[in-house]
Amino acid sequence: MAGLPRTTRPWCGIAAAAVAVGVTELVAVLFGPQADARTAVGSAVIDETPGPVKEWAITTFGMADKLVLSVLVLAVIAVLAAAGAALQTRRFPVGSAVIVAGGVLGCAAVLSRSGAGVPDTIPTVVGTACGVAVLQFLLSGRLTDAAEPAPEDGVDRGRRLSLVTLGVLVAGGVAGVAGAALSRRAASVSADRTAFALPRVQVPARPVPAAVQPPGVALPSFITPTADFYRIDTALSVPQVSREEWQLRIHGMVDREMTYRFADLERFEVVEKVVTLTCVSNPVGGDLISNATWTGYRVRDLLAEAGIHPDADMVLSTSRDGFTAGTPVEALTDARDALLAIGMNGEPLPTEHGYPARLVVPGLYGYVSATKWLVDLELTRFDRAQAYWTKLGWSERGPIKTESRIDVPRSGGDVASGPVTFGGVAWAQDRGVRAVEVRIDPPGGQGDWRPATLGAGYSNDTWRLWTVDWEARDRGLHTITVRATDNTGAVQTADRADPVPDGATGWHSIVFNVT
Ligand SMILES: Nc1nc2c(c(=O)[nH]1)N[C@H]1C(S)=C(S)[C@@H](COP(=O)(O)O)O[C@H]1N2
Ligand SMILES: [Mo]
Repeated sequence: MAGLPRTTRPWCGIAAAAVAVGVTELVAVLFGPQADARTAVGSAVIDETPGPVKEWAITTFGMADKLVLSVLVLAVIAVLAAAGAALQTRRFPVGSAVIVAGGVLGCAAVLSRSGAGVPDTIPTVVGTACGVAVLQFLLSGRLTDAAEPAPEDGVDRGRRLSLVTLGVLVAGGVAGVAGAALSRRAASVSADRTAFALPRVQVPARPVPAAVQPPGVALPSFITPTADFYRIDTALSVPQVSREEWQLRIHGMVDREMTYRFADLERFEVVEKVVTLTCVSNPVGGDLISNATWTGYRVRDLLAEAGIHPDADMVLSTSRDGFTAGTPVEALTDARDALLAIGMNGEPLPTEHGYPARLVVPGLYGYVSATKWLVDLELTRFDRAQAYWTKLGWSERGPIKTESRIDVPRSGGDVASGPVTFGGVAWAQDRGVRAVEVRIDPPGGQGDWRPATLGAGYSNDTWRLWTVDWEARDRGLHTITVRATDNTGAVQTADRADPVPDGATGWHSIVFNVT
């Protein structure tokens, strides 16, 4: 093995690791999603990542955060396997040890997931064994041994090893991709979702008047198309919960514990509401905010059957994948009509937005209210229970702050001189937006605040679009700043605050160039 080319050894390690992961993925198809070591490891990494790093990942990578994580995990595996193989000797099989260590970690991650048992580690054990066998074979020198007769065609032996290694690497990769795809297909609830027809709405939302959308400027659509709706969650693979399987347990400080099956929901009134969701991690000017029409049942009606104890002040909601949110009882029972939503923009909830049922609570950031793949509501108290993000240092209460954003012009964009219309959105869910003001500073100067024109207000639970007409004259860099006033008369604060612990504040300001 000492005779192997230096540059080939790391690749032998990477190829062996690819086989280990690939075989694990492929065998896991026979066991189900709980046996998928890749998802288990990724989820464990997410769970063990310190809160500030998670926050940084969300604000830096936004909705690509999970892709970045997967690439990172694969890169770490590749680097360790390469280093181990490079260091491997007959006496110290470092490369094999690295693969075995990875396998042990994989098994531990699988066992740490809810609903997984010891048999679910079998794919990882089999994959690890294959990885070690492949590594031992590639590094054994059998492919380069001088004792073996040289091939007639004269292909040199180092090259033969490289080709075999490449072949093994590709085979491992193909097995992994095929395994992941097959697993996904086997668990998918997309057929269940397609077969679901939303119940007839009994309390429809007020129709959305055309005047909510200011004409003549390319602003976000008042109702966000479902495909464009922001998505944030800690789920590395989207939980697949069928209607048949779904149950909602209500327990804790209640008179009667209740468990609703999906079909039991039919006895409640079907309500439709337009509600703008916002993520606490949305930076000033960010796009983690969207607006949709939700169909569902009043959470209040479901809770009433259980009977809430008067000293309960929090509902701890739990998702199928273990995420939790702590919501004030009041926000789930008052006139804002918090929903157990089953539909989004007239269709069953998309899987990634919580199929078959999630919470939608006007006025609160998603992290304290909008639990997707909801399976459990526990009536408790803020001084007794802590939810997912609160444990990581976020505030236990998360009312949405009054904020506004400039969508047109784009930061750094060019604006031709002459008349132009700028615009954006403003929000203060649960209070509503009363006014928006804009200031445009010319090069080297400061402009005056002037009122923006508001699109028609729909409700206090939804964002409001705004525009301002302007005459571009002086060439050069201008700064545009926006601030909103909510229906309590409070003006959006200029004080800059980070998203942690309870939502960003400050005025959104961008620079554009008049040409
Ligand atoms: N199960 C689960 N539900 C969750 C989360 C999560 O991580 N897991 N994230 C919450 C957060 S932080 C937000 S902002 C909203 C986002 O909902 P959306 O993805 O439908 O836009 O979902 C909430 N519900
Ligand atoms: Mo969020």
